[in-house]
Amino acid sequence: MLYSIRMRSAQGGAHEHGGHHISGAERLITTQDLTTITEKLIQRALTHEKGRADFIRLTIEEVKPKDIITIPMLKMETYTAINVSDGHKNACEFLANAGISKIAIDNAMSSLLSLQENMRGAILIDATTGKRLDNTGMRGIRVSRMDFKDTLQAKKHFDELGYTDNHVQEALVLASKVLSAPNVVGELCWSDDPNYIIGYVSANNIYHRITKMKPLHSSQGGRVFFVKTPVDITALQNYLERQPVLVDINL
Ligand code: WAQ
Ligand code: MG
Ligand code: MG
Ligand code: MG
Repeated sequence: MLYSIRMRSAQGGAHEHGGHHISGAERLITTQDLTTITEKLIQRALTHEKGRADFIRLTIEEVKPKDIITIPMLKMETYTAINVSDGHKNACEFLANAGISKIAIDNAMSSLLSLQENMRGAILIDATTGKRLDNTGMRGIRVSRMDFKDTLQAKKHFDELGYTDNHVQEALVLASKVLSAPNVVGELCWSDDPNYIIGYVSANNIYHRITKMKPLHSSQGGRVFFVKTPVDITALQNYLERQPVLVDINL
């Protein structure tokens, strides 16, 4: 049996009461791992580089095996950027190569660059018109109920490649799930963690890791998912938030 475990944390009270988002996490794990992972997620919220959370919400729910789907992991390619503007320029090219319009790419970039406050979820943007499609405001759409199919195997795989930081592993799981959604054709992301400047674009089945997407010490970060219309937004949101997905690194 697997459990979905979700954590979100904030400072200055709960998110819905104006607290600032500190960090979140979502895993899909066995009963056996539940207590150790829970402890790790609480520690993450209490010792985060953005500050100590004074609000932590943990949600743990059983997931039925018959509801789970398995998907392949995106292939990773790294682009070594000279500076942030070179990183952004290449990010825009990777997105354009997936058929995403200039206006949609420009709107996505300026949405992330104008954020005054961290969202805890992502913005959905129409890949053609560039209009925002979700109505979740500053909350955004939080993708959850996903993990590696075999956590130990994935950890060993990434350790061998030297990717020991969990940002990359969590991002690959999320990006693989997001791009697996029928109407999603691309994603743009960089972290809101002040010391983490690497970001990515996923498109055309590739996770393009881009080594500089923001200046060091900036806490401006976020995510945009590019959506092909027409789309049933409720069905898409339901897939992203609720469909249990395991990512198989061997597929
Ligand atoms: N669903 C939707 N949006 C999310 C989620 C989620 N589960 N988790 C985070 N976000 C959004 C939210 O707006 C955050 O403020 C923002 O993304 C950044 O989240 O080395 O670690 O977890 O290859 O800080 C990418 C590069 C790291 C990794 C991204 O983002 C690499 C990262 P963070
Ligand atoms: Mg994260
Ligand atoms: Mg897709
Ligand atoms: Mg973060």
